[in-house]
Amino acid sequence: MYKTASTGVQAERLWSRHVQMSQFGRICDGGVNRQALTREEVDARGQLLGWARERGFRVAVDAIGNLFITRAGREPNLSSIMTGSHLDTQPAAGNFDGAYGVLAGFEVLEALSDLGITTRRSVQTTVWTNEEGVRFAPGLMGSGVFTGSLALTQMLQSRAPDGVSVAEALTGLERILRPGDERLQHVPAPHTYIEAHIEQGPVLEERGVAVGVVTGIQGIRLYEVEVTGEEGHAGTVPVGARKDALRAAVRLSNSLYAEFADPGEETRFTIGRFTVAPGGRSTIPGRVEFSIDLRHPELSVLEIAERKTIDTIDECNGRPCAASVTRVLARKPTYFAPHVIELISAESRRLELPHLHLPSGAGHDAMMLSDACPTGMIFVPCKEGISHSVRESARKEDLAAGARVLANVLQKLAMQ
Ligand code: HGY
Ligand code: MN
Ligand code: MN
Repeated sequence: MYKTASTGVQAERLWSRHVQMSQFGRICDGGVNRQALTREEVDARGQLLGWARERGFRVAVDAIGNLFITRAGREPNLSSIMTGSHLDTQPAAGNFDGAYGVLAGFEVLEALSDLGITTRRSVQTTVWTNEEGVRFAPGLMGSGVFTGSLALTQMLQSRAPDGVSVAEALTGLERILRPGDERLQHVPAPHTYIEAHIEQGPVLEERGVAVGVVTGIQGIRLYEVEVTGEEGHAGTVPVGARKDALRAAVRLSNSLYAEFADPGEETRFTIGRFTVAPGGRSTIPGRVEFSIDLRHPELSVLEIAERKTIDTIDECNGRPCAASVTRVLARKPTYFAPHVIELISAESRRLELPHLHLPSGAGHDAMMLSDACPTGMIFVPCKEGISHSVRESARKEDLAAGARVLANVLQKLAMQ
């Protein structure tokens, strides 16, 4: 008799795992701050590995710290079916962005085991390192190294503001690894990758639709801007003789905001981090660094936006401070595999779950995986579309519905 994996998905178990995960890096109002490879994030990974070991799933880690939890298939030499997401978060985040994709994937592995289903291919749930890119730049680091678009040696040298490198932070994983765990230099590309995630937008909730079948992801470019002036005494240096890096950076950022001001414009321009050094109240700022996050669904528009950004920074350079920009990530728009989109739609239909096709405004590890194999994503509704906020919220039954679709999709693929 053919058992359907979705029947093994337990809404209550999936929910309680989210509640348990939310204890790691807990801040106010039920929110979390669980930045990549901090004690809190490593502990969250350790919790997941604890659950994996209880179930007898295999654990592996690669050189950038991606964790792979594998439920072996009948033919372990075949490429695996992979799902997953990230456990790191933004500084003031909720409990679902990232964690849902990991926990829904783990729920599927458990459901398969509970039902005694043997799949042909192995099924893996992956925790990607540093998806959010808060502590270390750039984000999508683990999945980018895995698929080869980011260089391992360079990523290991990326440093947090406190000077800790990724290589140093990765040693923290030793605490949660066991001698029997595999340490892999090279992990083979999966047969197919499917990621579940909260929508992070309002469409599904507004339309009362349970499942979003994601068609693709808009392009992203990330930059770091550096403005260098000259430090000096706030009370003595005449205004005309100053090289105030903050003043120059404020003028520059206002020019950039003006450049992208059209409210009808689909371009998303964000400065999310702005640091002023040395930070003395009576010292003229000598150095400012700020980030730029630039997104658009069309590559040609994104390229024009990049040109405008660079030109604006060039114009500011030397007037009177030095201004330079470094691009730290460039991803063209992603289009998911049509047959994967169709499979997710078909399995949603079979479960009689209302579903619709939609693109993703947020970036995901699936963007990177689409370089390596056919890829797709399943979205579930979240409250008012809010994320990257402690106000992020999602409903137990919606999380379970998405996990049921994921279960049947992974099962179908794992039987191929
Ligand atoms: O930046 C993003 O879109 C993702 O949330 N990391
Ligand atoms: Mn996020
Ligand atoms: Mn995410």
